[in-house]
This record gives sequence, C-alpha cells and structure tokens, in this order.
Amino acid sequence: MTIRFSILFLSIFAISFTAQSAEPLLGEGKEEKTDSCLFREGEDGYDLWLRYARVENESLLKLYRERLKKITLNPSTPTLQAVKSELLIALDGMLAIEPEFIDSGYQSSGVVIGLPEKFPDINVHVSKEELNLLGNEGFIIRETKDKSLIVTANTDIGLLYGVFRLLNTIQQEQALSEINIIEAPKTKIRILNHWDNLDRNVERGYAGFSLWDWFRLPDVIHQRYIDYARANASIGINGTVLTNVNANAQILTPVYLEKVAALADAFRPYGLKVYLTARFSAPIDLGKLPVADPLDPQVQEWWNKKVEEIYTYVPDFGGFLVKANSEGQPGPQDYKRSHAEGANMLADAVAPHGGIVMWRAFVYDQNVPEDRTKQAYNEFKPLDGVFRDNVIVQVKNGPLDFQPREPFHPLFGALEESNLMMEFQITQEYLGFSTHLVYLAPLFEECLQADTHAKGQGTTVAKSIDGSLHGQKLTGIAGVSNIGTDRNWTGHPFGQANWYAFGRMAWDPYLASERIADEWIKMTFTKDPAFVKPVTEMMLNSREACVNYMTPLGLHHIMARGHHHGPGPWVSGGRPDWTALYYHRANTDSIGFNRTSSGSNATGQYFKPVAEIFDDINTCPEEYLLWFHRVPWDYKMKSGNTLWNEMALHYQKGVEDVRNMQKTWNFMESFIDKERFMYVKSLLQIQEREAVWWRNSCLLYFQTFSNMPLPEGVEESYKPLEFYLKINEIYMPGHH
Ligand code: BDP
Repeated sequence: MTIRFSILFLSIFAISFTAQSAEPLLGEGKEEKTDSCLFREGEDGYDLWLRYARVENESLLKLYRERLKKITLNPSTPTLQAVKSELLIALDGMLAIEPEFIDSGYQSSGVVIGLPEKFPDINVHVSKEELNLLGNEGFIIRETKDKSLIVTANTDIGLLYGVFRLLNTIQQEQALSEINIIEAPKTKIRILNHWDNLDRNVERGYAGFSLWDWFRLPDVIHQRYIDYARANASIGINGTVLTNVNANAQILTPVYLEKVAALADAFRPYGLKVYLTARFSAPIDLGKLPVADPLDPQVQEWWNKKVEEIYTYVPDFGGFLVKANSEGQPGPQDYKRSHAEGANMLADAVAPHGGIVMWRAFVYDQNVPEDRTKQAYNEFKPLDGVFRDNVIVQVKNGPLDFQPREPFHPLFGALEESNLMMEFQITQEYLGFSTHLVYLAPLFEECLQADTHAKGQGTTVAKSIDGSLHGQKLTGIAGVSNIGTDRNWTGHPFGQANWYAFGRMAWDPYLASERIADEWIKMTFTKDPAFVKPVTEMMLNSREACVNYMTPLGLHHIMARGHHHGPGPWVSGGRPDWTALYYHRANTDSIGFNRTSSGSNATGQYFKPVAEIFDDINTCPEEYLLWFHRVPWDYKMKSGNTLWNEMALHYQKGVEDVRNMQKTWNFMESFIDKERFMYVKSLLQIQEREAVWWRNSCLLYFQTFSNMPLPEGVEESYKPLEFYLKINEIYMPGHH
C-alpha cells in the first residue's frame, strides 16, 4: 500500500520539482484486514484523524460502495490530483474499493466532483445564488433528484474542502442519501503560527523538532510536508507561518527563500499559503542600513525590494507576521514611531502583490508603569482606523499570556475600524506541555462565546473576529502550533485533538467543543459509543481539571520561571512582570490583583455592563475572582466556604479529576490499539503526578500567608514546601 501511494502522491508534485519520499506514509502500522473491519495492533498516531478505518456498519458499507464505485473527476490541476489521491487512499481504507474515475460526463446516480463551468449539468441542481454564497473556499455536497451526488464549488480548493467533508461524513458513518451541505468558512485567514527556529528548535514546542528540514531543503521534500498539508486542508486551515515570532532575519535571504519556495510548492495544491515572520530590524541586519525607521524612505525602499524578491520565489506568498517592541524584539517604537506606522510601512511593501501583514498586539514593557494586562489596549485602541486595509491586528485570546484561564481580551469588540484576528495557543505552554491531556476546545469556545457587549447583548468575541460585528473585510484566527517531528505529530495523542479543534473553529467559530470532540474521537480512535461517550466527557472536563490543579479562581502566571513547566508561585526577583508575585500579591490578609476601578482599572477597558460585572466582587464570576480582585483569605464565597478553603478544594478537585480520567481510560483498553492505549495511560500517570505537584506546591506556599489549615477532603502533602522550592531546573523542551 505504501509504495502505491508514494507514487500517487509524488506524481502530483512532479510538475514543479522532484520529490523524494523519505518517511513512511499514512496507513503504516501492522494491519490485519478483514472484509468488515480494520484492526490495527499498533498504531503510532501518525495517521491523525485521517486513518480512514473500515466502515463497520454493513448496510452503510454496501451503500457507500455502490455509490462511490464510479466517480466523475477530471484531475487536470495539482489540486484535483490531490483530490483524486485522497479519494483513493480513503476509499481503499474505508470501503476497500478502488473507484473507477471518469474524466468527463455527468452520471446520474453516481458521484460528480467538479466546477459548474466544467460540468454544466451541475447548474441544474445548484443555483447562482448558492454559488455566490460559497466564495473562494466554500462547497456544496448534495444528493440531487436524479440521485447523483455532486460536490461542487467555485474553485478547486473549494472542491478539495468539499471532498474532505464528504470523506469526513463517511468516516463518521453518516448517511449520504439526501445529503445537502452548503458551507463556506466564516473567517478568511485560518493559520498556524509555527514558533520554529532555523536551527529546528521550536520555542514552546513539546513534540520534537521543527518539521522544516532547512538543511536538506529545497532538494528533499519529505512526505511529512505533504501529509501536514493534507491534514490542514482536511480541516480548512489555509495558511502557515513557518518561522518564530521572535524572528531571525536570515529567513529573508535568498538561500532560505529558495527553501521556503520548495515548501510553498509542496503545500500549494492543498490551498495552504506560506507566510513568514519579519524581523523589524532586517534592513539593518541584512541591508546594512543604519536604521530601520519605518518613515525613512530608504527603509521603505529596502522592504519594497525585499518583498519583490520574495514574490519571485513564492508568487502567492501570503505576507508577514510581526512581533515588534515586545519582549526585546525591535520595532517602530525604537524610532518613536507607532505600531501603525510600522505595520503600514510593511503593508505598503506587500500590498502591490496582494500580501497582508499580521501585526501582533502582544506588546508590553516593564518600563511602562502600568498593569501589564492593560498595555496592549492602551497602545492599540488609539490607533483604531489608522491601519492599512491589508493589516490585521493579531490579538491573543486574553490580555495576559495564554494562561489556563483568562477573561477575553478587551480589544475584541473595541477595534471597530481595524481588521482584527484572534491568536490562540495550541501548544500547551501553560497547560502541561505535551504530557497533560487537556482538550483546548472549551477554552477556545469560552473565549469565542464571551459577550463583549460592544454593540449590546450578544455581540460575542466570535462576531468581532468574523466581521459580522463591525464589518471588517479581512478576518482570521491564528493558532500557535503544537506540531513537531514526533511520530504522532503533537507529542500527546490527544494534542492532535487541539490541532483539529483549532482548524474546525477557525472555519466556524460557532462550533461546539462537544461536537468537535465527537467527530475527532470517531475518526481517530473508534466509533463505538462505549468509547466515544466517556472519552468525550473526559476531554470536555480536562481543561477545567487543569485550571483547578494549576490556577483556580482567577490565579494566573504562577508557573516556574523560564521554561514555564510546573508550579512557581514563589517566583520573584528580576523583571517584575515576569514574576509570580507581581500577579498574586499574596500576604497574610489577602491575595489577588486589584484590577477594579479602585485598583489598576483594567475592568474599565471593557464595555458596560461587562466592566461593571467584573468590577464588583459580588457579580464578578468566581472563575475570574483573583484576576480582578484582591480578596481576604476568610472572604465568604458563594458556596459558603472561605476563600482559602475554596481554593484548597479546587486544587484537590483538579487532582481528583485527573484520577477519574485515569479510571475512565483504564476501561478503554479493549476498544483501541495497544500502542496508543498504553502511551496515553503512561502520560496520564505523569499528569496525575504533576497535578499533585501543582496542588502541593501552591497550597503549601499560599498557606504560609493564609495560615489556615486545609479543609476536610484535601490531602496533606507528604513533603514540605522546601522540597518543592528546591526542585532543580532540569532541561525542558521548548526553552533554551
Ligand atoms: C510567551 C512565550 C514566549 C513567546 C511569547 C509571544 O513564553 O516564548 O515568545 O509568548 O507570544 O507566552 O511572543
């Protein structure tokens, strides 16, 4: 099987370059095929949600086989060749058939995949209005009156997305009769941000090294690049930023651009555009100019030329992602220019080529005497409306930094005249790295469904980023990737669910976490309800478990210094806004950061009534209590417990929830392959141990302030605080 698919895949790319298959393909692993099921003894997780396991329902299998044995599809472009090879893999796996492909002609009762302009008969079944709704990436899957199944779109990429959706429907064993799906993505840019360095270390990467084998590029095109593009296309991700936001200007030199071009060629059939990070000082670093001042004509000229050069390598280059004047990165403020002046200068360089600039709002400075969580809003709100049309401001979901729980960022809803996109972190820098099972969709959903009240009730964050609130034309969602060279891509098998969920929610920010988990489990493990139901529940609860054992009740930024692995509520000294003390401010009376109108007034950055709700300790949701309020240890919580007891009980609950996850998982052994079962089981052991580590460290430490005993039901630590304080810094991935 492997060899046959190699040939197929490679034929797609033979047009533009010579490809070599250096790594095994999807579908590896010991397989034992029977007619009705595909049982895999050892699965290493490489196949992701594209395992294409055999359909188990006999009657559906028959219907599918009948339906898909003949497919009209003219593979006249690299994208349509990709469609064809995907169908061959998928239908071999799911139905054990090799369909007959017909280049032209409309067949009633068969399957037709094509653009209406190529297959005029499709127009009988699809209206112009419907096609208008689809834009460049949407699709229609429809069973027509004459019982043919059509997949149509305005572009080849739309067809590819449509076919992936069709395959997804079969993977979930849903009926095709009367199927009628019309879908278009709700955001334009759905993009992964790789924080990958040129030496292949991945900043905050916990799944091995960078996928991009710069040393062997452009000659060697690993099969993994293509499988990466397939996986992204299958969930509608249409862009990838190859390099770290803490940027290295070398990526903009010809030696690297040639390599970037090879990746772009490999990804192009799958609709995946390549973007790069731009180091703001590149005109100095590479161009030997004395300054990088955005208003200096020489600097503008340098970027114009550089961009022109990039487009000679990558004609459909997407544009730049920029981190400027943040955490030591150079930027326009080095020359007393604003973020808008910096962004617009780059935007003018890429505009003639159709490129965009994603300018990050993650800016803060220890020299600014202001609550760090307020600084981005203070910088960017006054610049609203000043950015060029091809600039999009990229805002992290919360105002601090990807914590297990944060309130939504006050810039959502507040930027009315500038394009605005979301940045989520898929890699679990603050949620247990790739050893903790934490399903992030509930975190994404909580933020997307938060009500900004920017234009009254119901103006959710989702509406502020899909353009429906303020009518922005350029919209998007970025996710900091959790992918690396680990055989299973994400380190933790359940980390794959976070990549999957990110893509699904970028396509449709209104999707529910539960539905996404259900889809993912069925495609990744098994459709057996006795597995799907408990594992869905386990996943849905896992993020709250993590919040509980790490940062309950609005605590934040109490992780270890530098590598951020494990607890560090005692971290002090050095730059204050990188310590834990700056954020929890515990003393013998109270704990928490007063961000109300009597404190830093961060609450004032929100619209009413959100501002008032957060401002008042009686109405502030308890999950954000210590984020916004300074609270005495004996404060009475809604449950009747004191704050101290409540905090301790939350920590305990986090640990117990992980133990329950272990119990759930132990029952799952008979449903799936041994390899993934055992691997997840071992990882859950680590998670339990580290949940206890977090609980004990935080409670022992905070107890030195509260001076209160642990309430009943909370386990005492066997080890003293000194033990935890002394846990040595050991090498941690993602940090160096
Ligand atoms: C922080 C990470 C740091 C990133 C930064 C960013 O610790 O490595 O460079 O975010 O988003 O959370 O730029």
